[in-house]
Amino acid sequence: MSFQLPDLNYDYSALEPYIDARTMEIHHSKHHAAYTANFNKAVESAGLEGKTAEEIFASVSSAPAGVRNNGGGFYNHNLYWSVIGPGGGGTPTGALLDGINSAFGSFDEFKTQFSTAAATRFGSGWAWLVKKDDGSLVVTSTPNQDNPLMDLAEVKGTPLLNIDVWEHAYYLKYQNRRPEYIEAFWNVINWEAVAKGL
Ligand code: MN3
Repeated sequence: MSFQLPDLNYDYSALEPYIDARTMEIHHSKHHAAYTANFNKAVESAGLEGKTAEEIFASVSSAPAGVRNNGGGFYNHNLYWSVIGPGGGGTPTGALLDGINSAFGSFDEFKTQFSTAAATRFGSGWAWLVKKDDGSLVVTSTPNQDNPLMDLAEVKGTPLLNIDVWEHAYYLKYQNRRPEYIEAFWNVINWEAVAKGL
C-alpha cells in the first residue's frame, strides 16, 4: 500500500457541536478509508505505482475513472482533515489575509463567495480556496471527487482550503440543511494550517 489513510491529530468528538463525532468517525474510518484502499487498487491496475498523487492528477484525464474518483477521494479528505480542528474559526492573518483581501476585497466577501460556491455545487462535490500559478487566490468548486490539481479541472492551482459538501459530510446532524453545515464549518477552520499551503 503506497497511499495510507492518515490519522487525525484530534478526536472524532473534537469538532462538536459544529461537526458531530459520529459523522467524523464514519467519514474518516469508512469513507476516507475506502477511497484510500480503492485508490491503491486502481493505481496498481493502471500501472501507476510509484507516482505521487499530484503526478497522477496532472494527467488524470487519461487514467481510468477509478484512479480519478478514488485518488480525488484520498487527496481531498487529507486536505479537509488538515485544515479543520478544535479551536478553529476566527480569521486568517499575515500573508494569507493579505492574499484574501487582494483577491476578494475583504474577508467577508471571500466568506460569501466560498459559502456560495459550497451551497450551489449541485449534487456531490467540494468548494475550494486555490492559489493559482500567478500567486493570486480564487474560489472554485468541483463535482464528485475532482480537485484543482487535476488536468481536467475548470480552475487549476494549489488547494489551500476545501469543504466537503457530499451529504455524508453533514447529513446525520444537518440532514438537508447544507447551508447550516457550511455556516458551522467557519468555526472549525484552522487558518494556520490553511496558510501553510501558501
Ligand atoms: Mn467526504
